[in-house]
Amino acid sequence: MKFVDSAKIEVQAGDGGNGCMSFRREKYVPKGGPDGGDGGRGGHVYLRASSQMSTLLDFRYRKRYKAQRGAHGQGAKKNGKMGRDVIIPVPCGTVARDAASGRMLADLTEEGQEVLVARGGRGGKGNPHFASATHQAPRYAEPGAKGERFDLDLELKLIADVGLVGFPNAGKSTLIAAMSAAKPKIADYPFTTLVPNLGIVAYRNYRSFVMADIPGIIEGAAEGKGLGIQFLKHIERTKVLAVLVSSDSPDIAAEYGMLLKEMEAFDPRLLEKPRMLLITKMDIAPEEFSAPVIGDDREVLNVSSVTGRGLDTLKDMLWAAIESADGTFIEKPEKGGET
Ligand SMILES: Nc1nc2c(ncn2[C@@H]2O[C@H](COP(=O)(O)OP(=O)(O)OP(=O)(O)O)[C@@H](O)[C@H]2O)c(=O)[nH]1
Ligand SMILES: [Mg+2]
Repeated sequence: MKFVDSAKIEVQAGDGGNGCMSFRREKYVPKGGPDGGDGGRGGHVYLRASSQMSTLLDFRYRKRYKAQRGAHGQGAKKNGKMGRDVIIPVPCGTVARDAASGRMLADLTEEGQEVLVARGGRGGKGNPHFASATHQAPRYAEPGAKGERFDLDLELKLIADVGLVGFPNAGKSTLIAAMSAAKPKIADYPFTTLVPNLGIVAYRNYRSFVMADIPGIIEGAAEGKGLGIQFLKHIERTKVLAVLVSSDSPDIAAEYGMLLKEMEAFDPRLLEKPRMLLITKMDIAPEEFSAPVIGDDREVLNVSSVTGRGLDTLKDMLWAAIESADGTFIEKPEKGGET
């Protein structure tokens, strides 16, 4: 199944029912007072984060969501029923924007979180509301208000704890395959990974964390070279970054520096995250290999996905970094307002 990380849908809230214009009719009472009921409110449209969903694929097949309109008011003070709401399940990590203005309407991070994205129209008032001492028989009732309608751009950002960043062929997919049950495609040519992979890494005592393997980035990716850097959005919310450079790189420190530069071009806040440098493919490194001087105070760890060297230490270090970074860089969801 292809990973779909964006979709466009149309949401239409229900219109409010019209208020009713009516007068009481009773035997022997020639001139009854106004008794028109109010219209019901139109149904709202909500988005709800659901851990049952992991992609936006469903929205390829269904694009329009419409809530019910409110019923009209009737005579004898009968108010119209409210329209039924529509609740659209989306995967956790979905951000919804109004396509026309680009304004963010919802940022759904936690299971069960609900945000109102299109408000149902208010029901119109019946004619009794317009009566006054001087105007006892109003021949007017209010029409219902229109429900809101939006085209929504949905975007799914994977939520992982650890993001792997590196040049193509650095061994990102091999590492996630060695540490989790994920089975990404691995090959000795660049840009093997075209869509992000998530892997769940089991840690001691039934704990686990999520690691994201994304396509490789190269120098100039910010200007569109290679596959570009748009994939970095998938690691915007990770708590920790692991930068991978192969032990056979001609200049490990320079490659590390280039990767940081591309990340900074995407979003400087990426550099504020805790990160470490992993020197990969240590099984093919020459015997006299010595760790490079990288010019920052980050941890450097030598690993091999083939022999397993360093992977237990890596798990310990990542876990410790996740624990102490908890909550960093997670944008607060916007409130949907009262209903
Ligand atoms: N000897 C050795 N080879 C490795 C190791 N890790 C990865 N490789 C090899 O390096 C090549 C690239 O590995 P991938 O895991 O596909 O690299 P990647 O970083 O995911 O590459 P892209 O998806 O293209 O960005 C493959 O031929 C792997 O078999 C390692 O620890 N030791
Ligand atoms: Mg890969």
